[in-house]
Amino acid sequence: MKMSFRWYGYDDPVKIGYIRQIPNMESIVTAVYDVPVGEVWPEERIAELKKTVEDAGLKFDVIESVPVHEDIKLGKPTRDRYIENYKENIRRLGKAGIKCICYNFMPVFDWTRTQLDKELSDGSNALVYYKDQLEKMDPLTGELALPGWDSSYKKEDLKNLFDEYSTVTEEDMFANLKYFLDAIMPVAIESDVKMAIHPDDPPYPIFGLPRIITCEKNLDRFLKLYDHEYNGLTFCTGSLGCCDFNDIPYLVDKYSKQGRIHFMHIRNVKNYEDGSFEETAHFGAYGSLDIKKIVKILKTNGFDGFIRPDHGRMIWGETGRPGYGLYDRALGATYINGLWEATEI
Ligand code: DNO
Repeated sequence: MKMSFRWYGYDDPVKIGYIRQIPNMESIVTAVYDVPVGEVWPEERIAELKKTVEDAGLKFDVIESVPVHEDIKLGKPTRDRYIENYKENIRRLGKAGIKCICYNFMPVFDWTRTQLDKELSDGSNALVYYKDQLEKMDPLTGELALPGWDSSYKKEDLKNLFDEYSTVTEEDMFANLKYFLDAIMPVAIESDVKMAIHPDDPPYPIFGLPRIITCEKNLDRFLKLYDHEYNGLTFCTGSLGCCDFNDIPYLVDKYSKQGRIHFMHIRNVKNYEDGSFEETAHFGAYGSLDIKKIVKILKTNGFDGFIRPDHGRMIWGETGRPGYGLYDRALGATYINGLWEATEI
């Protein structure tokens, strides 16, 4: 495995030099953040980012994310232009040494939580998703914002997008995803870039919008849409594991044996019966996921892709981007390193 850490670029309050000091840290996971979704990333911006990462003593080999334009997910006639741009981004990133691109196919919103600073009993702050809070949320007011979301939508754009998605079924989403994969995968293979789709988070339709990267049946279907090793998964334990229908150790075993996991996001969640969940420390016993079993399975199956500790709590007075502080994610990386090493004894 190759240990990695997400860094949000020059505006990130977490200093890249500090990331370098986490034991066994190899790669930075980042992106060009200020180019609008669907456009081509200028080569000089990619080169600049690569230089910054390498000057800090880290590798520039994973991108999260190259976002997919809504016209592609909606299957609109205008999608071809955006698909061409996407292909060009893959070529450029491959040339710069990128080996893995993480992306998602969630309509409109990326990951969703109902509160970003819930105080846990130990005084830390965590991201949570409470069903009763969710029921009161209305995305169409334009007031909702999460760090993972594209904040450029205006109220009116959102309303239009919701209208457009109102007739899009799960079958349509799969057809649109296949059209996209058929176009981009030959370029990814030629560029030696593994594509790693991120599951929907949470893994079921939300705000009436369809979601398809959710469960074993759909993951199998996704992998068959373009049946090639390079068409793979970002296996996010917290996204798939925040509900009772996904058995995470089983799925990690299945897809890592198939060689289709290119990127692991390891995070723990504590699930409640009503479907609510809280993000906890990575330490297994604090949440509902058996993290040590998951890491052991990866080790046993010879996993050699990238791993990053996903979302951390805010601890030790740190402030910053919710889920993406330095300290708790560094503890998570160290915990995963320990579990990995322990299986060698
Ligand atoms: C959440 C992240 C997601 C992820 C995208 C990938 O913290 O894991 O925002 O980056 O869904 O496209």
